[in-house]
Amino acid sequence: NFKSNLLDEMAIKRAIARISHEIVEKNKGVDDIVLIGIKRRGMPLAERIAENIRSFEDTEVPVGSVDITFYRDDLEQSYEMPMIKDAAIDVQIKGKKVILVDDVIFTGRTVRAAIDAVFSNGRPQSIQLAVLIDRGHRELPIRADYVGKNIPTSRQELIQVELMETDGNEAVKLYEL
Ligand code: 3GP
Ligand code: 5GP
Ligand code: MG
Repeated sequence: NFKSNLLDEMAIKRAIARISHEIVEKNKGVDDIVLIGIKRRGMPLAERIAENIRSFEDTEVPVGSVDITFYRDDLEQSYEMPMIKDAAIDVQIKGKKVILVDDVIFTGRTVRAAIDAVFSNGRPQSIQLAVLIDRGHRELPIRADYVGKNIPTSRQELIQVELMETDGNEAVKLYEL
């Protein structure tokens, strides 16, 4: 059931622009930065950040992706554990400042799996995290370095992120299950 609109097209654009600037500021430039989008919707977000950095720093930042899927343990039917679906990351990781990019962070389990995938591709200098929405309810000691918008939610709520590349529309909406 639809509850409210959280971000419209312009608000999404501004949030991603701000995150892009924060990444450059915090890292004092973009040397050794690699963006890794967590599929599916983290990927277009990573590409947009790279596009912004290209336009204001005139530098090309490599963009890769990682595919994390949910795995339902046969013994524990109620519980879903994120797993690495494809550990191959198509960009160089060794010695890089890796920035993981996702649409929503919730329990932090997906990001934990993504960190594993990064390390299986080489030892990075550091790993940072950028998300469009932080909806709270972390179950691991993981936080985002760059946040588009913090949306305190209940567990019964669902945040729907629609991006042009994946959904043909730009919006972030709140639903009640
Ligand atoms: P996305 O990364 O392309 O957005 O987590 C796998 C997919 O399931 C995500 O795809 C996400 O959009 C969608 N999803 C929507 N609501 C939820 C939710 O409440 N929990 C989880 N784990 N995934 C959700
Ligand atoms: P976590 O592993 O942190 O619990 O969940 C993060 C992953 O699940 C993200 O990749 C995100 O796409 C998805 N996810 C979790 N909650 C939501 C939600 O409310 N809305 C959307 N769109 N995705 C969610
Ligand atoms: Mg996601």
